[in-house]
Amino acid sequence: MNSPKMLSHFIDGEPQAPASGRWLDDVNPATGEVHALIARGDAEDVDRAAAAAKAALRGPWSQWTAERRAELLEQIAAGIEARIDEFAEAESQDQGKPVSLARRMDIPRAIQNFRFFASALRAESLGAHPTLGVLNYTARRPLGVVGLITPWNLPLYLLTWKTAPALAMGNTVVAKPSELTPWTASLLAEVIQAAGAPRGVFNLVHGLGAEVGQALVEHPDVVGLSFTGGTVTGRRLAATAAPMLKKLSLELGGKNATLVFADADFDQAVEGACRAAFLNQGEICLCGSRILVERPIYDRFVAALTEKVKALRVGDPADPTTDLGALISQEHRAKVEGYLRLAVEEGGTILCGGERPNLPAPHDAGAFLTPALVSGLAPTCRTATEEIFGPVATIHPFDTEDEAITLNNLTRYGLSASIWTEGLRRAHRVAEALDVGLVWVNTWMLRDLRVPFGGVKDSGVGREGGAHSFEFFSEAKNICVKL
Ligand code: NAD
Ligand code: 6OD
Repeated sequence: MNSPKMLSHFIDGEPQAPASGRWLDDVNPATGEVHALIARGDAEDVDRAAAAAKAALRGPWSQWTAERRAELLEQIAAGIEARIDEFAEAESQDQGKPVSLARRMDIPRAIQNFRFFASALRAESLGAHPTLGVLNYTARRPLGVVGLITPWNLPLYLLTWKTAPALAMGNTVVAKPSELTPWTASLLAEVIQAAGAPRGVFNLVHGLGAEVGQALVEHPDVVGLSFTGGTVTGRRLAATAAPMLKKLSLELGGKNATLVFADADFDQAVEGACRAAFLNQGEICLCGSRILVERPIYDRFVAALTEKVKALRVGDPADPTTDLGALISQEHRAKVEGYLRLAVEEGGTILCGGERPNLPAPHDAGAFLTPALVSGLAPTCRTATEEIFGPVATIHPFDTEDEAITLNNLTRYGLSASIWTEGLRRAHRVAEALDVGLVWVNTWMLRDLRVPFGGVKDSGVGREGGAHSFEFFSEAKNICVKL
């Protein structure tokens, strides 16, 4: 038997074993098999990583020009691209998603994150405010050591979304990926080192949130934290970091609506609603898990969407025809199934899905669930307003534009929404009225990396993307010169 892969920390330019000597299992959720062991980090490891990152801030890295950092980002992008199949396979085995999805979405986007921030860095210009006899100009400097804490649903996509701008701005990084999906973070550390980053510029500490994440948040040398994850965790993180006056970016949960008006292009809206609800097994913070449909087309829409959802193929993540792979874990599947039981208690009808598919070994031991569509629920009930983060969408009729807006705005979340209509004025009017950070019209999750990304209410604080990421990962300094 092969010995399991060991995913060590990566500190000060090299793999390092955990100080505790303890390791966690890395489970493939599609088979239940342990395919690697993960270093179980603790405060001592975080301290070593923060010390390496702090030392690197004073080393050769501080002398690197923006152009040289942009070149590094491009080298990293090329390094991931050269190993794209290995990255896609690792992401799928850790997360459960189809390899084909990782190959066409997660890993290309990780590459794009580095290429985009390399170009953005080259294009960056800072402000100057000249007046008679006086010149004010703005300079930037890195924040220092930054902590990046990321979730399990889009592991490399989100880690690189933070790493690229953090390095572009000249910071040094201590990253803490989810303990459920550590593998591609370890591959990334290898690529960053091979691309020529000085020792200590990028450090990785694996382990549990309560042990590594919390220690990173509390560490006095970590001056900024960019966190993506659940709202409860984000709130806890803020409670620790805010009194320490750390700079914080919080990208949190969502319960997003897909609003379909009667004048929408029907087929495109059905296709869009299905994709928004179930891509990545519904495990994307932007997923449209509450589908609001104007009453004149409601019955036809429900019938068409139900057929489409039933046609989605659930199974072996390595099969290129698979649409949905496994959920992240057995525990998460049990949570999602609990919501389906709640939906029935709350008076809902499960139109399709919500079942454990019969799959041959080794996938009979995986955390698979067929995608579920639920109708007949009050839009205010728990199933329709709490984040489930799995392949479950509820569908509700509405009668007026005002009602659709009210229904969208009644949850505690405010991340994103997608509006489907052929009415130009209505699209703008409704987009303006929704309490969310991101609105798509006649599309969903179409990303331009320059735009502000983030949510309102319980979906987070702050924006990342393009110049917003650069602002977060740097301090602006104004210099006033009397001429
Ligand atoms: P989570 O909050 O449980 O974990 C996120 C990360 O935080 C993990 O690395 C975890 O180990 C770490 N963590 C846990 N406890 C911690 C603590 N006390 N201190 C510091 N770090 C800690 O979230 P998850 O279950 O991994 O991911 C799912 C959640 O993430 C969903 O709510 C989803 O909506 C959200 N999410 C939001 C976005 C966004 O951009 N808004 C993107 C992806 C996921
Ligand atoms: O597309 C992005 O930049 C982004 N941050 C997506 C987050 C998805 C959440 O699951």
